[in-house]
Amino acid sequence: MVTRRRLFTGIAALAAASVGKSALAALPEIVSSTATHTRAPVAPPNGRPYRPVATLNGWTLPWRLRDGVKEFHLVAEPVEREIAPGMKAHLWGYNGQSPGPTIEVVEGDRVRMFVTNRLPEATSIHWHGQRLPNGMDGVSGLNQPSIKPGQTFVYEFRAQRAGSFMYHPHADETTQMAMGMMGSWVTHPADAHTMPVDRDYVFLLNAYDIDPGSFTPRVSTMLDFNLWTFNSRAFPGVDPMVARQGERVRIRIGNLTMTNHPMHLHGHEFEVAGTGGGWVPEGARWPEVTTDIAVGQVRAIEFTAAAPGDWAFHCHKSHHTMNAMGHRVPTMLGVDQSDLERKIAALVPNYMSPRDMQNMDAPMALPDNTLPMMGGAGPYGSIEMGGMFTVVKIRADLAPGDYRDPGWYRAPPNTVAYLWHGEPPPIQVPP
Ligand SMILES: [Cu+2]
Repeated sequence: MVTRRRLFTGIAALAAASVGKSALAALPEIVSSTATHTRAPVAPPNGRPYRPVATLNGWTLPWRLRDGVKEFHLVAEPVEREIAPGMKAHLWGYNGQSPGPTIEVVEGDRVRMFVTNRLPEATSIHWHGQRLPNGMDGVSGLNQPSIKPGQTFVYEFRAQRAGSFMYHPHADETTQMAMGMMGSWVTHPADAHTMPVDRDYVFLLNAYDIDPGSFTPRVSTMLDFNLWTFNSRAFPGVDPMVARQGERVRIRIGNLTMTNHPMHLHGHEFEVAGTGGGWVPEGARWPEVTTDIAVGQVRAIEFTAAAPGDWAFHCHKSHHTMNAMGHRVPTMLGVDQSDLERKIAALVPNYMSPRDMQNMDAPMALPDNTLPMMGGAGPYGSIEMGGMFTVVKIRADLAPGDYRDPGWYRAPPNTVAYLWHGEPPPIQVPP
């Protein structure tokens, strides 16, 4: 990877030299990060004011303001992403990370995006959902020539509509999206008082197919992915989303996997306040606890953080809250295997039956670089979840603007489900 990075840096330098020093000097500096934690929202240092978002397990890309234009520099490049402690993936992303950093601008801003390609193949960026000149839409071959390795392209347009957007390549898409190339884009309303919320979270749904013990996703997988992630992190690697009791919370979720995800929040009802196409008029919203997000869609849900606690927030497809599971395991529920176990044990030395594994004191050792199918240590035992799962932590005593993990919820006495002791009553036949 180091060699490849050097090689393409070299090509980039050559390419830059060929277009002259003035162009090289004009490129905004490259800001890069490999950290995996959720960075607290950053107030804009210049330009018009807005209420910044918090990117789940990610960050917002700084810009350079030049003659009233916000200039960003995205670098498409190979990256290493920790999916969760115990597993790393070799992905492609932007500015050190997959997904790339979030872009935040204000409705009406003029934006100039410099996109440098440090990948071993051509790419482009499509600004998903934006109103823009046709030649800036980023479909390689259709709207522009593709960005060859080492080249830098410039996209310019005005952010015309407030809302939640995404960016991703429109060149060798199956490979480049399967490798993690995507990012979020938030255009804030021109009037910062429009639809105010106290916490505004954003993340993308993405998926990978990475064999246990390996690092690079299979890029020809169409549907049978084995890692379901929020911003390229799988539970228990996903940070909690925190809120103070009574605060208004928005969560913007974009789907760049190859299937739909019914996203479900516990203990609260929410409204879909926005889609990829803009804000939903108030009279057209209805209460929900689950909303399905199709491929290529964005949903911005809003709710009042009414009840303190640790509330699950997850995709409701149960196999999407699991990590790297075997797909061809037969169902053995209700099957008496004792005779079979004896016969196999006689043939296979050190054979362990599923029952033996369940009764083991310590969890079985995993192959290198993979995650338990389900896990996550909770205050009452294993949470038995993986993949597209996290926790919304609502606390009465959380300071406004504090995004740190407050730890596990301490339930007041007599408010936790409890074990019943005694003899079961006799079974009666209903009349
Ligand atoms: Cu799902």
